[in-house]
Amino acid sequence: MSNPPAADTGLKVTGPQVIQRLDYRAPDWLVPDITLEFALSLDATRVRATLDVERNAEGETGAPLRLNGDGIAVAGLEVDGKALNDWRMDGNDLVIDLSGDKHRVVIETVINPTANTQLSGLYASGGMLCTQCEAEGFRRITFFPDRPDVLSRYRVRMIADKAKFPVLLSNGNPVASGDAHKNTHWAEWHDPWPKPSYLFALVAGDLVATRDTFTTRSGRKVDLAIWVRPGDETRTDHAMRSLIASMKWDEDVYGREYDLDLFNIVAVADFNAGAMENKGLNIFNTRYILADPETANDGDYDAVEGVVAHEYFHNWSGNRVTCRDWFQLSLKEGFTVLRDQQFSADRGSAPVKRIEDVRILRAAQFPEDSGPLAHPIRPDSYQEISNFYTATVYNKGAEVIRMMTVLAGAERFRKGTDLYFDRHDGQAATCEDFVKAIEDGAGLDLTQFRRWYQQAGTPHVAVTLTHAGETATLTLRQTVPATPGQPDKQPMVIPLRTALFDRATGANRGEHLLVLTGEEQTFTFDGFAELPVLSINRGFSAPVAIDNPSSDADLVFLAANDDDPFARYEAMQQLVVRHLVAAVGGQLDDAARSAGRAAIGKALAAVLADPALDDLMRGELVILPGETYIAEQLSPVDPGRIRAEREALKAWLGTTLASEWKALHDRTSAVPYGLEAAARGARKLKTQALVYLAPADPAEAVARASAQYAAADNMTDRQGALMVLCGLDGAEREAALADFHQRFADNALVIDKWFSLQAGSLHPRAIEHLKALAKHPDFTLTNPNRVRALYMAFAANTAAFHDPSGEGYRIIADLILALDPINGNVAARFVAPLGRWRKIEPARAALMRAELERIAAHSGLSRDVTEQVGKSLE
Ligand code: 0A1
Ligand code: ZN
Repeated sequence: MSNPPAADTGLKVTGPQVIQRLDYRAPDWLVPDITLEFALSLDATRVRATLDVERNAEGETGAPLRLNGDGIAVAGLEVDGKALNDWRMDGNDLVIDLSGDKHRVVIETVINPTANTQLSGLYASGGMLCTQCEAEGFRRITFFPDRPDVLSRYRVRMIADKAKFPVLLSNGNPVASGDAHKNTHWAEWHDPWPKPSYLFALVAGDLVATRDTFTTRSGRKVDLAIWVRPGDETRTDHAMRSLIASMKWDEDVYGREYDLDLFNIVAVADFNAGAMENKGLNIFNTRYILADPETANDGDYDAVEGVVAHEYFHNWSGNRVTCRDWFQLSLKEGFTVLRDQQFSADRGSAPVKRIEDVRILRAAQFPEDSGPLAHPIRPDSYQEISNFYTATVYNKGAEVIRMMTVLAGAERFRKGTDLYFDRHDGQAATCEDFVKAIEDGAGLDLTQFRRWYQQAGTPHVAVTLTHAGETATLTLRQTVPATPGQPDKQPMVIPLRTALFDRATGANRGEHLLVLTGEEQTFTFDGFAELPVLSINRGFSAPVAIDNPSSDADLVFLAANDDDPFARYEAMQQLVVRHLVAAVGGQLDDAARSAGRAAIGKALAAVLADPALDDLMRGELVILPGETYIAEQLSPVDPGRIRAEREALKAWLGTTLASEWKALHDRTSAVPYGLEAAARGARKLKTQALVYLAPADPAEAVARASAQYAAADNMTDRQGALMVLCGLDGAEREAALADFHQRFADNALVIDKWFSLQAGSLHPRAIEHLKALAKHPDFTLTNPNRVRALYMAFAANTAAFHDPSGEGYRIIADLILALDPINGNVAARFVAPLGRWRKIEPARAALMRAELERIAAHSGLSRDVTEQVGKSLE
């Protein structure tokens, strides 16, 4: 190959490039086949890409071939077998004028995986090599039309040192392998299914596999392998069981079968996100694969199951039908989150799973929807697509599709998804294609419903219930708040599962699906001798905030008696939220405070005593609403007061119900370890009992937590006990922390917990602890799990992060500036906590804003951080 001319360095000073959804144009060139040859090494990997390109009839006539690159240079270029000098760089793009309609283009690049601290493209992790190509990482490996609507069949050849990289994996099926010169070996893989570049993957390393098989319902025997670092293979059983269960579930529930003879999963310790659905070769963050009772808590077990399922389900919702462009991300993510939620609900307790999903939505998505980064589930523009892997696109996206299931019912919804998969198999589709398929298949009119894809912001529904004669009248009024770029909103379609309870008998008089479509609507119900008790948005049928008029007494009734478990939980939450919002706002005199506490105490005592409740559900009902959810109901927010009032309530409940909490702790401590619901429920309550005792009777809590820690034969109990100890002072705290660190010194995932527990603790000196931990020899900015463990836990520790001195803000801003050159993707995730300044009381808000401005003043920020900081200051 000839020497290429020097590339245009592209030193133009331009503003941030904003990509608009409506600017979508079909690709000018397609690449039906690609062969990638890798000469792998940790610091200089040679890539030879052979692209069979052909003009797209739907593209622009005569357009040159434009291939995206990012941080790579052309080391050689041939077209149709001849070296080519006639090419140019346009910014990062390689542009080649081609005369015909079909050509073979060969491009060489050389990349340094070890220097790739962004963990996007091909990178090194603990001596192994792996890839992460979603969304735009493939262009860091070779030049390519790196967009999801260009689908290619991939052939991949790898050659590497046999001792360092004994295992060589890529997508699809292995074709051939063998030894080569000088201690090297090679392997060739072929993926028969055309796919976009973001689903390409390669792994090379010293890995061991746990294996199993799954036979699909049409009789295809699939070899399953989970690849991990030697020593970790004892902790893959749960992931394997989850994978097999997912494969069966997708056949049973969605009629979707696996389509290759092999399914590989690889776990890597350095990973920006949770996991990645690369065709036939899923790559996972170790934290979503490795689990055993000693090192993983019950939540970790659920997360492994959910993420394994999520990635597997993407094989149909994402891979067989992919996205046309990145604005359609929720097409695959919203739908796949819904599918993994449904799967987990079927595997365990459906009501508890629903409550957990709503809790996540309220803690992560509601604040996003009411802040400067709010966007519709199908955004209209972006600067950096990595910033749109959000709770809105994922979790609200899932809620939107869940509402379609509520409107259609399970059977008709399934007709819709069957039609969607039939119509769009092998295509790069849009959210509109999905909605249309559900409309046609399920027989729904979703015309107005489509606004859920267009409008950001959490709708609020104000409720009034009146009674006259024999008739109860329910009036619902919706408002959708203004969000950035969307000052005026249209009414949404809001399906609300609603029941009325007879006040005298306590009987549920039947559930109705009320579909609110106008700004205000009235519904009447006959046959009520007196005002009934209202249970609304049962099962959280719509992702909205309800302004509920029910009295405390009605909420106490529902918390004890509602036959919808979610509604029962919700009544309990409302009761507490209402009280804390009033307390934080200074609206409670002594009498009102006592009355509020008494109502909450009564409801909680009923939950603790109710023999009909299982412990898993009881565990949900006793958890107080989180600080961020309480903050959502207030403006402006004083985070210190929320912490103080919430802790004061906890202390009161801990004191008032002290003997109940102790009895509960005794009872649950006697239940032996097991993965079944009853034992899991007992573990959940065991730590909750300590959580209430801690502020009420610290000495008792320390004694019990120390005993729980010492007796623990599993991580749930051990971590729960340590969490409680971390918030309290004393020698027991230090001893348990030291023991924990020493016991798990060689397990990175458990050491992450050690960092998180301290950074997220209720201890008044949490900031001081954080500063010391940042200097701990185990801390590093290059491992995303470790960074998140320390700093995300801290940013979520509202009282510490919002310390009135502003030190918490400074710490996070310093982190963003230090991390950005290493990993802009992860750094950008830390902007959101600072970006909430508009909702915070003025003194702190000014300090938060000042930190954002300090970041913005830096030159050379990543596009990721630039976009988030810019939007947060607007
Ligand atoms: N599609 C993956 C998520 C994912 C997105 C970006 C990544 O790299 C920055 C990695 C994974 C999923 O939904 O599981
Ligand atoms: Zn996903």
